[in-house]
Amino acid sequence: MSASRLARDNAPRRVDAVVIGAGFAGLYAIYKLREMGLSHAAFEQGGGVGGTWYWNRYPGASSDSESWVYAYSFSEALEQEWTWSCRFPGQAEILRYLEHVADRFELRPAFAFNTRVTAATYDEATGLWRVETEHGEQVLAQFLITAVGCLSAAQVPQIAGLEDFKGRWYHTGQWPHEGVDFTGLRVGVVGTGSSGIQSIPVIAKQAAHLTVFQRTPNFSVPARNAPLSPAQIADLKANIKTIRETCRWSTIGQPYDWKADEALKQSPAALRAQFEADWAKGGFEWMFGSFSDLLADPAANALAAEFVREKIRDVVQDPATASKLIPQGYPIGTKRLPLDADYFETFNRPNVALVDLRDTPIERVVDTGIRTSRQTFELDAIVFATGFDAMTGPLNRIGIRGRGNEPLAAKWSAGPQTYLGVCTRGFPNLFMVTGPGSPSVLGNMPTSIEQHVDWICELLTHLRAVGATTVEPTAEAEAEWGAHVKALADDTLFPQADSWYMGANIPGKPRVFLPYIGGFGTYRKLCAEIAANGYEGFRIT
Ligand code: NA7
Repeated sequence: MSASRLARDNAPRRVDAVVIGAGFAGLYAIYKLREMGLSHAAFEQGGGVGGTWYWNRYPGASSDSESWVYAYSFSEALEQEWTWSCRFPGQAEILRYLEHVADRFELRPAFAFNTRVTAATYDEATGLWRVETEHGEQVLAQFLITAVGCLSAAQVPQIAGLEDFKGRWYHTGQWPHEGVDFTGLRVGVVGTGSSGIQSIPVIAKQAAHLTVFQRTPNFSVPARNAPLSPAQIADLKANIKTIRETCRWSTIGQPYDWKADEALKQSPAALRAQFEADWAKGGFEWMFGSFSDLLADPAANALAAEFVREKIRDVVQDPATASKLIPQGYPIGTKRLPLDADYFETFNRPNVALVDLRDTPIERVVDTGIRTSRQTFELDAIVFATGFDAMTGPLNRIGIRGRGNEPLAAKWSAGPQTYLGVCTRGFPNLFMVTGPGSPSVLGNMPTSIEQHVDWICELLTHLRAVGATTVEPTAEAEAEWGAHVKALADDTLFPQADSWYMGANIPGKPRVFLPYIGGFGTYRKLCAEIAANGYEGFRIT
């Protein structure tokens, strides 16, 4: 149906469920709802499926989870017929995969694309959600399922003078679909999180000159991406069920887990041998499949941090540049650890310069570039790799209002309050896939998404079975969950870093650790127990 037709014909449509978002989560939600025979409407603000992989088309954008686990596991046929080209697939390949899934399971027709949801209001009299779109369509639904991603609200910093800039500027999370040719240009990249660390080596190879504006030096671990051989592919396909089952019960949704050993109990030689062996493998395993005390004990963490600092010093030829790149002042792994392909090596290139914003902060953007407290850098293009208003940002922006017309953003003004990261009191029948307070971003997203969608759909089935219409967490359950999420985080080193996990990257955002850090497997078990006990902590009416 065309947008203009929707606007004309705006009598509310009535469905069982509305889904917002057509990424990994939204596609699977539609698949499940259809399987359950629930009528649905679905909206996606982008022009196609893909979510994260629709928007993040910046050079070097890639998954940091291995391809064979960064995928759905709900269909054995899909697992067998789809073949990944390499260990860490790039954005284009993942988008192709999601497009394939959308076509193979005929999910596209469910979605209205290029359609932003502008409001979702719960009507207490009818018990229905009224969902409104930018085109004026209104839908009434019993259930509202948000599948809006955790890192989808792009954050462009408020830097004075940006409107004066005569060149072009970009945010990595809103990259032009036609691509950007930096050939012959003087480019500035602001930000050295995962997006900066993935894009900087690629942009450096194309641009005439690249200036990297770094606020906080980052640890990074080599990805060691490589094509998959036919033998590896055959082996992975033969064992995929076991691999995915291991992911489901692991700490971070990956096919490995912490080693039982503690770093502090190792001899220096044994410690180095293990670190080197894991470093040679590449990927997250170096940190998250390693010694069990790395993220809990500051002394153990310091050993890991020093190992990476040494690696940086070994690679970066200019000692002054190396010293600016060496992370200090926060534990390794407590800001989301990037994986890279020759990130530190890139600073040995003659066309790459590093600006340390702690020494010389950005004062403003001027028509010809970026002015710091020391000098003006002449630039033709600026790339903001400055991240996202994580987890709460995408939800707060929708315009969700619950009982008593209370805005979700108001309820969460001091930080998100949820039960299991899925539901929030005062917003009956609202289900957030990978919401704040869920494990989500602390590991492999598809593993998390499938668990959430399955669990939500089982709850919907339960409601139908018992003849109930409404589900909502109790005040006690929500408060307890919030306290539990905080207590678990406080037992780790995570709260020490100014990370997006803590909301610290967004000026004015409450400092709250957003995800649940108890582990995917533990969370899955807990959710199953809660369901088995008649959905403990929920009021079902
Ligand atoms: P991140 O990880 O939030 O990184 C953003 C980077 O931008 C980080 O280095 C920030 O420095 C920097 N930043 C943010 N605002 C500014 C301003 N105003 N001035 C200078 N520098 C700034 O976002 P990414 O997109 O890289 O990654 C997000 C997630 O996507 C990633 O973790 C994966 O899960 C996938 P800071 O460290 O805050 O000092």
